[in-house]
Amino acid sequence: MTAQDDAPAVGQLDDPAIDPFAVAADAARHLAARTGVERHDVALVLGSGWAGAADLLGETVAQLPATDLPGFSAPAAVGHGGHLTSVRIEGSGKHALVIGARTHYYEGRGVRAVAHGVRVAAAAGASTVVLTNGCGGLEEEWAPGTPVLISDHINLTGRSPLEGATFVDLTDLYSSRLRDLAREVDPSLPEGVYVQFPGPHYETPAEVQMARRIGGHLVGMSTALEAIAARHAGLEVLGLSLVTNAAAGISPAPLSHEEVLEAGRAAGPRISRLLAQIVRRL
Ligand code: 8IG
Repeated sequence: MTAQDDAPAVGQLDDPAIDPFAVAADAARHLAARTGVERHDVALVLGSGWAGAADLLGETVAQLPATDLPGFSAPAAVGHGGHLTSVRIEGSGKHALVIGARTHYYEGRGVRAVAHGVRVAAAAGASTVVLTNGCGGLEEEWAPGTPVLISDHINLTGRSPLEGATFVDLTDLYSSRLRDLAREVDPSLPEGVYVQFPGPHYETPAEVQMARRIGGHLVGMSTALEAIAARHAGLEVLGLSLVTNAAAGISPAPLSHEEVLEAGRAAGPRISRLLAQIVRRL
């Protein structure tokens, strides 16, 4: 019997008759069985540029394709991995679940698919999630390759990952305690407000100016919906953005996905060390 035998078929997460939390609990049980790790204490969602961090965290206990577990679907974009990795964190001895399989809102699989990873993490026992991403920067002094702490977000998707009368407080969504802890590792870390657009296209220069005027410093296509779902699931959230490009119109050069990947590669070693140091303190 494989882990998938009693898994719901891919796509069913979107069925209104399905309880997404039951699917997440089911996935967490499969995860424990496949990794031999009863409980994961912290989860990391690794976005563009952050993939190398998993190797520095500690010893990899197990790795599996996310699609082996209920509710996960195949990744859509180049540079987005599709694996779940269980790591024993060097130093603390805690277990990290590294989620290299993010579903973006723009994939059109619905908000339940977007929220699934953090819900599985919560069901697996995690109390903390570190959400990372690659994004566009609105501050000229943030050169490509600059890591930035997310202090808050503005959700411009027009959607919530929550359903029904679920009134969740989002004050201090991006935990000030965890931001302080991150600044103990690197006091120079700037922080900013992340604006999630639906994508998949990048913004127009006018939309970037709007993001600035409403209080934004970073523009991206993930993280905000995940953070809401994570808070609802009881997780403490740390958000870390890697500015991989100046947002449209901030610099005269047009945006390219290749450049985004290259900035991620170049900054990889530094941000991986940063992330590993932070996670050891969680
Ligand atoms: I990497 O400039 C990356 N992701 N919306 N805008 C948006 N998402 C991004 C960007 C960007 N860069």
